[in-house]
This record gives sequence, structure tokens and C-alpha cells, in this order.
Amino acid sequence: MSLPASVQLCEAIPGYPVFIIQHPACTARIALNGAHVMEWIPAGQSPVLYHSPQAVLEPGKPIRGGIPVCWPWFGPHPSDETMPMHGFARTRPWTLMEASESDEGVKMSFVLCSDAATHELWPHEFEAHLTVHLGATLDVSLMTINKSGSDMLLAEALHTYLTVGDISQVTVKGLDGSGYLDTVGERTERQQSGDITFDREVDRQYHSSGTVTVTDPALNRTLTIEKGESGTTVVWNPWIEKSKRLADLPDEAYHHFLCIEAANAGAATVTLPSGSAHTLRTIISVQ
Ligand code: TA6
Repeated sequence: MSLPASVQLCEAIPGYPVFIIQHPACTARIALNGAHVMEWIPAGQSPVLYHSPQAVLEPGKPIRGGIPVCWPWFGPHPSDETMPMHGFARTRPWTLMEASESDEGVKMSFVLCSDAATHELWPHEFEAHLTVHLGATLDVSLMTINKSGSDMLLAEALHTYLTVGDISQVTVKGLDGSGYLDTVGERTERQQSGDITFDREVDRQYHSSGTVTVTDPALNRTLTIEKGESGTTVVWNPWIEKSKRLADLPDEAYHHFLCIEAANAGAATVTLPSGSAHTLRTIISVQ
């Protein structure tokens, strides 16, 4: 496939293809491993996605940062603890299907199809399509097509890592009044009162389809995260102790990122009938 002038294919490491996007509207990087949007920098802005300087770039390994595609389950496997965390899509090699450019930006789409290897992990025939529109905003869609003869139970997340200047000054708006599953310590259902601020580990699955904003006074910007076909918004910051336990994350990194994830998990798990399709979407913009 020929690539548009604003897209170059390089091998960050031999055998590890990464697409470098350099367009007047933005620069970005996307790894074929996991169809993983690693970085996105709109023109005139500092990086919007957080990418760990200790991220492991090896085939079959998840990348710490950017937008991991958590699919077809979210978190631990529902019944088999030997299965990988957050499914297998983020550690499989996807196939580039389309790369095009316009004055507004670049569109790239990738596909992952079921095969003998995925059948070992998940007994369904499927196609997963990731479509990315990169420009002044970042629009990522994950379409699942159920090619099998039975219903498919699908939990998923576009697990977006967002760069912030100082987490202690950040405010997340848009979830006031929403119920959520608090997974720090004893898993407990709670209700959000007011905006979200950060002075401890936060790992919550909000039962919400709405738009969220992240106000970041230190970087003097507000990020807006809109969603499509998403009944769960995951908000995560590992804080001090969990950051120390993550080898691919600097101990102090928690000051400078949080995750706002368009997801379908828990009660929002999707039942996808045979032959049908479902598209999870996140749209990130900067003000
Ligand atoms: O989305 C939040 C979460 O489920 C956290 O519990 C934490 O485990 C995070 O995902 C990262 O998971 P990972 O497998 O990428 O280390």
C-alpha cells in the first residue's frame, strides 16, 4: 500500500513497525503492534497523549501510554486468570488497510481478524477495525463485527493516557452525580459528588455515556473527551504506590498523566448478536 506524503513507516526497533505522521495539523505515532496510537501532538500544542519513557516496544507486549485497545475483555479475563489483562487486541499485530490525507489531517484504518491464535484466547470469529482521524482533534473508532454464529459478549476500552502538567491541580468535570464502581481496595459502588480531583489512587468505572473535560491549569488547557456507543467512562491515576509497581512507568509519572477511557465494561458489557456490528468511539480535543 502506498502511504501519503505525511505518513512514513519506520522501524523504531527492527521488526517493530511504527507509522510517523507529520502533517500541518498535527504530528503523531502509531504502532502496528496493537494498532496503538502512541503519540498525538496537535499543531501549536504540547503532547496530548502521555507516552511513558520506559514503555516497552516489543512485539506482543502492551505499550504504556497512548491509547491501548483493550478488547475483547476489560481488566482481568472474566473467568480465566491465566489470560492477559485487558484482552489480546493491544498485543497482536494489526494490518494497515487505509492511509489517506487531506487538508484537515490524516485518516488511517487497521484491521484484526480472528485466526487460530485468537481462537486459543477467545472462541469467536470476528473482525475488529480501528479507524483513526488525526488532525486538530483526535477521533478513534473501534468497530467490532461478529462473524460467528452466536452472540458475542464484548467488554472494551480505548484506554487513553492524557498528559497533564500537575495532577494535583487537575479537575475532571462531567461525571457529577454519576454512579461508579470504585476498584481501589474493596470493589464498591459509589456516587460521584461534584468534580473529580486527585490526591490518591483513582481507579473508577463510571456508568456514563457523557462527555468529560479535563481542566489542566499547569498546562493552561482543557481537554474534552467525547464518546460514542460507550456506557462506561474509566478514570485512572495510579498515584504513588502503584506507579512504583509498574516497571514501564517512572515512579514520578503519576504527576503528569491520567486515563480517561471510553469503554463498555461491567453492566455496560455489550451483547453483540451474530452478524451485527458495534462501534466504540472517543474524540479528543484541546481548548
Ligand atoms: O483502566 C484502569 C486499569 O484497569 C487499572 O486498574 C490498571 O490496571 C490500568 O488499567 C493499566 O492496566 P495495564 O494492564 O495496562 O497495566
